[in-house]
Amino acid sequence: MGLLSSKNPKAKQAHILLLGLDSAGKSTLLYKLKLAKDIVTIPTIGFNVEMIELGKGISLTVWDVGGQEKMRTLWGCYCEHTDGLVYVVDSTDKQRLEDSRREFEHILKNEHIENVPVVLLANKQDVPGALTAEDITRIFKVKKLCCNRNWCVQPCCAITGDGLTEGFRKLTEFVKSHMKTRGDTLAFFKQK
Ligand SMILES: Nc1nc2c(ncn2[C@@H]2O[C@H](COP(=O)(O)OP(=O)(O)O)[C@@H](O)[C@H]2O)c(=O)[nH]1
Ligand SMILES: [Mg+2]
Repeated sequence: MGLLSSKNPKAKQAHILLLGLDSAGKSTLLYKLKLAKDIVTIPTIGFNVEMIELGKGISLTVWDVGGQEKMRTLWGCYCEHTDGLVYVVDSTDKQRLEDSRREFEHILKNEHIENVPVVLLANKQDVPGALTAEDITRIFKVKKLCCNRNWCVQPCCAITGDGLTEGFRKLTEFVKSHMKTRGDTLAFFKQK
């Protein structure tokens, strides 16, 4: 676990929830982004939390919550105060794709993350035969499920790092705009 301190003390803090079934590649990608290194992961018991700064003026505190069946029941408990959701899919695990889709649909119903932007990472693109980002978009019915929020599906490989920065940059843009809209709405109601 890294130190939770931002290089820029004026940076806005955003809470990001990193979810997906166990073995989707969540911890690998988090440490690839954070340390620009390959690490050997062990199954996450509980959660990891890391701070990442990609865009100016905002730092992301990323909560990587274990994806084993028992942990999935607790995902909802991490949703409060979340500003963005990253959902990681193992694009090669066709056997558990429906489980992953179901969990995705379920978490989107959580009231605390209504309208919160979503980036789906179609991970393990280095493996031949992996489903594409377009396949995942269609199979996960993302257009329909995410019609009330900003979203994108980003192909990536957590081992090489390909696509990770792009995915998190899009997330950062979405989160900034979401935080601004939410701030404006709160200010509007305070005035009344
Ligand atoms: N080939 C390939 N393997 C990956 C990729 N991302 C993660 N893995 C492997 O998948 C396994 C599970 O990764 P991990 O990050 O622990 O998954 P988590 O349970 O979602 O945190 C590990 O053996 C990783 O090395 C990827 O993009 N490509
Ligand atoms: Mg993990």
